[in-house]
Amino acid sequence: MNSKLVVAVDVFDCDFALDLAREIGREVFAIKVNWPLIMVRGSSIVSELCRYTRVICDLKIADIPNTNSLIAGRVSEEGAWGVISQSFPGEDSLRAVVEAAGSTRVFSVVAMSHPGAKQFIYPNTEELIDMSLRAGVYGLIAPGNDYSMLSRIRSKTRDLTIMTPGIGAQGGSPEEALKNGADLLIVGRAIYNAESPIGEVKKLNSSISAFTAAAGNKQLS
Ligand code: OMP
Repeated sequence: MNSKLVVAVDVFDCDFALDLAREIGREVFAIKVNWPLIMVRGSSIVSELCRYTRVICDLKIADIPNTNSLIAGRVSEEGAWGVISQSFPGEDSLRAVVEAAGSTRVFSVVAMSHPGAKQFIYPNTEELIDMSLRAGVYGLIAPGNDYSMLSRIRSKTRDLTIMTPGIGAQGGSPEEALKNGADLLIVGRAIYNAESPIGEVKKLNSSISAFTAAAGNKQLS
């Protein structure tokens, strides 16, 4: 399955999350798990979800190097395909995540999709990108609802995989995000709150493949 969808499952209900993963797992690129599920079930929710699809663990790691290593190491042991880390705590902190994550791919946040990101993160995005490149991350998180920022980030980072939130509930369009440099599209509420999440996934997959076939976007493994 060549889907570009990363489905954010921001809920507390583990049974709902596991049922959803069973239903949509083969049709999406990955499921993204955040604090709500981990607070309720612990890190084992990652390995439970791994039975159905790739799992990206979104803990937005943002601490000193030692603490970051502990967190990233645990996420990796649970079998996560990817992990999301903040970059603003500094290069040593981000490097610690990359080293401890092993084969789990690290995505660092260099701009965010909510309005408050313009206060502190946006003015520092260029430096956060440079720091992320030096730390050796696999990919970046960039806003899928701010196309000029997204294309600026893409132009600085030709080879990194860019994963974009902000699609659907936060106003971003999948096609515009792809056009401006996204490789993977994070969609949460628009899928897990839909009457038929699998129907929504199939609809998005087919409009995205029609668009990428025309545009020739790259495939990930
Ligand atoms: P929806 O707005 O419901 O589609 O969910 C978006 C998901 O992406 C949530 O899990 C957010 O935590 C996450 N996210 C953002 O919305 N904005 C960002 O800038 C970064 C992330 C993220 O790192 O995933």
